Amino acid sequence: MSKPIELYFWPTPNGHKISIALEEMGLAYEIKPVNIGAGEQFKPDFLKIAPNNRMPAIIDHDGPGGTAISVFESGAILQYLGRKTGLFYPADARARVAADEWLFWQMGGLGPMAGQASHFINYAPKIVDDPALIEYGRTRYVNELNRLCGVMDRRLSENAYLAGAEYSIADMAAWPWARIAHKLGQSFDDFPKLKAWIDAIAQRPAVQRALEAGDAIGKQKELSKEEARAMAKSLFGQTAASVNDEKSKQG
Ligand SMILES: N[C@@H](CCC(=O)N[C@@H](CS)C(=O)NCC(=O)O)C(=O)O
Repeated sequence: MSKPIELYFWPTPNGHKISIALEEMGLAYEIKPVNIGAGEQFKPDFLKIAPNNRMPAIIDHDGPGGTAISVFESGAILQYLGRKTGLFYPADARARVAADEWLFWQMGGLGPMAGQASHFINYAPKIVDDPALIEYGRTRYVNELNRLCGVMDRRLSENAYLAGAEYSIADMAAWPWARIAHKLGQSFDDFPKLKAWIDAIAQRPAVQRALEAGDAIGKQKELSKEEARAMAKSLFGQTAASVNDEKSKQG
């Protein structure tokens, strides 16, 4: 039997996309924590498989041709796992286009916009003392997330799932972000179909197992105000030099 898939993971929405997919597809996997608050995304061995210094990433020891393959970018990982198993990624050409459309919609829209809304709501206030400097960005991304929640709500008023009648990797990509929209300036009262879809997916045993596996990793000590500020500064002050500096420090 081949070794379990290695999942390079930290319990964030992007990480949860992949633990959900692995659980849903019944694939054996082993979580390799990448503590992004402690800078582990800069470790040379991690950068070899994830050159964008972001998790998630996977190593599948039973890749194409029976040899190992690594994959970074959650959308690419979801497509890879969908092709590997033939599950939750329809083979029919038209249905696959729909799954790809909503997967790319998530990757280019919902994820980045919700991520920026989270940045301006949760992290910028830890770094920037003057609220006036935060306001424009906060409003911009909260409004954009509001628009995207409206797009999902309309889609889900005509389809049970984002790609149509069947649950797919597109739902696995969008759900971890959508479920926290109420913490990012949105009210689920405005999006009843979206809320019903969030609740239905939350009931899936595989989704619950994935969240539990993530919780077990992420139980961290409470940070002091100063520690939280230092962590936010290191996470959000990155430039091209950040990776080069880390690489040269580590030889
Ligand atoms: N487009 C990437 C985004 C991944 C991403 O942003 N991961 C974040 C956590 S949610 C991360 O690893 N951050 C580390 C850092 O900012 O240095 C994907 O979907 O895989």
